[in-house]
Amino acid sequence: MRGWVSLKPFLVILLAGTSLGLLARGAAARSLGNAKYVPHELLVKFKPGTPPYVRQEIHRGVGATVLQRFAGDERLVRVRVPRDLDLDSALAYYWTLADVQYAQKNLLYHIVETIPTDPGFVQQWGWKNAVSGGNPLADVSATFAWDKARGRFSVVVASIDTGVDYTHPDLGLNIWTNPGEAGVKCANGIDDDRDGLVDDCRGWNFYAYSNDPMDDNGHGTHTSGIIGALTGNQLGVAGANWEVQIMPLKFTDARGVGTTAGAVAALDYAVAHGATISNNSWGTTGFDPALLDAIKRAEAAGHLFITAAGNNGADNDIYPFYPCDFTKYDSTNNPNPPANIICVAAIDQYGDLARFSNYGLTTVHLGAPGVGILSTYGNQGYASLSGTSQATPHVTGGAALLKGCKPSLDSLTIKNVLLSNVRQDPGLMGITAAGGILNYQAALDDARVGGCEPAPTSTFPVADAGGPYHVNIKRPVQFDGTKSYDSDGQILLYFWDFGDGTYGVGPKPVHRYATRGTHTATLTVRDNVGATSSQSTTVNIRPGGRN
Ligand SMILES: [Ca+2]
Ligand SMILES: [Ca+2]
Ligand SMILES: [Ca+2]
Ligand SMILES: [Ca+2]
Repeated sequence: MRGWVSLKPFLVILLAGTSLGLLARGAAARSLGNAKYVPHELLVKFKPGTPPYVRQEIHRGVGATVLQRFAGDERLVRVRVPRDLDLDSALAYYWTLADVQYAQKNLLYHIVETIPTDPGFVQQWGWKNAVSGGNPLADVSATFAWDKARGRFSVVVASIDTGVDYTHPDLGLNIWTNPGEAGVKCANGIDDDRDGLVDDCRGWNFYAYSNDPMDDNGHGTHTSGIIGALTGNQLGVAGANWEVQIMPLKFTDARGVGTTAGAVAALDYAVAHGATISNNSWGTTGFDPALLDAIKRAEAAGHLFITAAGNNGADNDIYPFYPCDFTKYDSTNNPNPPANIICVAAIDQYGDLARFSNYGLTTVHLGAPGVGILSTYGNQGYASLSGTSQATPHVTGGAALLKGCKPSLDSLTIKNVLLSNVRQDPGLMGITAAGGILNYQAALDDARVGGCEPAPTSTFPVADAGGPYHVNIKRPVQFDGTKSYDSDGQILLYFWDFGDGTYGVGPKPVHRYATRGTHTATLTVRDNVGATSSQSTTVNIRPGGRN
């Protein structure tokens, strides 16, 4: 504190500078917000012509030492002030001196990062690995990617799986709708779009051969949530794409067992109905020519087929696992391997290949998070699961994110961008083709992407939930949302929150309440470009008795 005394030679200057200094100090304090800064450091800029000995004396006056000078500005210096001196007091000191143009704290800057509001996000290490002891290099850098791209409604991703819980409140509004079978056409018993399937309004069930692809296992809802759970909605989990259309194509039974026939029909359906990407978290050890042909048809249509390496802990180069191994040349069975496959291994939160994960230098392309992955699950729930099944939709989600950023990107470019932008990982080198871990941020920054295109705009639809409804508890409520409309397009999706913890879809759902009293039901409608709006209505459930 000796320094304060040595200021005497500058007393006149100090007085002259006081009023200006206080004014400016106030302004500086206001503009700082909650910015973080380097402790015990200031940047000081002197006025032109301040001689070196005066500068020296001023620094000495507060016990500061010069740490850095700047080639671009000889009047600016970075100084360290004594640890026992409050940084704001030191700042005030400099501001009071007429020879000082300004003084400021050495601020800390952060790369812009998007942290979603979903409560489960903190456990989702695949997006951002903040798990204690985890390796931050093992995540896909989703929070940095989301600053640039969050998906696009026009991107359709087929989920060829156990089905999808399309009534899930954290997924329902990102479920694909077949425009030719939407609204009342969904339940009229007519094949309105003449694709050979009656009322296929939200995909198809190729196992039961019905129009209901509801998930009776949970697996397909889990993989779909990784690709496109509703994000930033303060509910449940985050998905790679905040906005996307997931096409539910169920081809397995409730145990998760499907057939060649189901897989082929599902993939053909996906391609025919505009899905440019599919997630295929399944496989077997047998070579399957019919499925290979279907994948090649998909390739010819520009479709990207993303699949799992398998969970046997084996080398796929030696022990084939299909469809992953369709990437491998075989002069007899596969002389022209399709180029539209990406095969995915699983890594854990430490960045290591998961114990169970298959690998293969010539057959498996890259690693992605696949251990302890939290996502949506069946019965409108959530679950944490492990497997290459979970790693695969991280890549599928990344492909959709790129497609949503730049819709003109073709499948092979998307594949090449994803593979050439992996985070190189010694543990994956030599056992995967790309030798690293999926990285959304780097992929989006690739010159071949070249920045994202703006989203289309449209007039918001208008939701009309009908009601108020008054129903005897013994009877179901027949909701009616058909008065909803969209002035510049078409309403494709009706999603109902019945207000009792259950949900439904369609323009006129029927719901039975278990408890008496007044409930608030909310209808959300989504138009043909993904714009949504909601309206609530009351449902009064009267006590029982005669109808
Ligand atoms: Ca149809
Ligand atoms: Ca129909
Ligand atoms: Ca969510
Ligand atoms: Ca509209």
